[in-house]
Amino acid sequence: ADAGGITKTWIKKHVILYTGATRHPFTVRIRDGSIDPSAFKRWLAQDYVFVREFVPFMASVLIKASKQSPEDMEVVLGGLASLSGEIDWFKREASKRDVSLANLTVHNATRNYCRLLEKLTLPEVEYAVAITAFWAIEAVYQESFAHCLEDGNNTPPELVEACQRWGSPGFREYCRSLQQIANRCLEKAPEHVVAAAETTFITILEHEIEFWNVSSGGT
Ligand code: HMH
Repeated sequence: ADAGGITKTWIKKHVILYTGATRHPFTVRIRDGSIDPSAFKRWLAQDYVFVREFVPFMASVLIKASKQSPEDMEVVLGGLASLSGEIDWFKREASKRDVSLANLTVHNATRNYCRLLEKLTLPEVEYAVAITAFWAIEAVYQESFAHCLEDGNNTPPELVEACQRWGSPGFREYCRSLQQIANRCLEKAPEHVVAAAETTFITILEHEIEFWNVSSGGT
């Protein structure tokens, strides 16, 4: 099989969509220093909503992983454990930047993405599909924010910490582990499950793009 596995072939096959999600104007503007502070604040509030919905999704993947392999379970548990600190971070950042998390407007793209997560949380969703979704969600952030820290960046100093949450080498390793788990599951999965996972991968990318659009755009 391909060294990068099935997921790598999907990235190549859907490269326009993948690049749309991982090199979105919102994160490209963080990298080049032209980001509007209000856009960042908008992202912060909407991502707080997303991350809260991400917790039950991750928990559902944890249950599925625990039935498959102890090693998988530990990788997912690591992700779940770090979400507690992540929620605290969002609260701290929000208060630092005078963003209210109490009465915020949930945008349509955020609501739609949360609904997708809810659907993917159901027990009948195959582990291979759920872990592929999980990997894709984390990988988009990893690639997007790592780019903001790569050579030649002009990322505003006050945003570097945010970029490091998802752009750090540790987060990259975690995403690689998720990708390897997804590849292994997909290799063993029946054709219809692989097809469902590919569709889910595409759907995640579309939702990530819509989500970034809210942060960069008006309203
Ligand atoms: C929308 N996608 C979105 N938010 C996040 N925090 C991540 C991915 C990564 O955890």
